[in-house]
Amino acid sequence: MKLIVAIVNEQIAAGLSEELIKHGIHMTGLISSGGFLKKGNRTIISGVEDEEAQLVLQIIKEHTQKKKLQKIQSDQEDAKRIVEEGLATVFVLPIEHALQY
Ligand code: 2BA
Repeated sequence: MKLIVAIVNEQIAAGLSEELIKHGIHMTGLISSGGFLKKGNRTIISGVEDEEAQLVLQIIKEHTQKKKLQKIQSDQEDAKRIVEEGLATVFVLPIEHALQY
């Protein structure tokens, strides 16, 4: 199994949880903030089987690119700012044990 930790720009994050859930991905969303800019972002954690990990990464990547494009088309300044703030930083970790009590 893999643990995917995705730190997503708040302006990009809207709709991403729904997209993951639609594909049957179990996830938890946390409200977080970046250490450098101190701005709000969203951290999504998802424990998935190895073969699902690529799907999760693909959904995050496609969602991020789609939202970035929408921002570019609607508001140039906004798009520039969110690119500077960062769009999505994703870590993929191996899970040793997954337990539920
Ligand atoms: P922040 O720490 O608020 O960083 C926001 C953006 O500011 C970063 O975008 C980067 O472009 C810039 N930045 C960060 N630290 C900097 C520094 N010491 N000097 C100059 N510029 C700096 P991203 O790198 O895309 O990161 C976006 C957000 O993702 C971060 O927000 C943080 O919440 C998270 N993040 C990024 N890398 C991380 C890591 N290695 N571990 C944990 N969280 C991370």
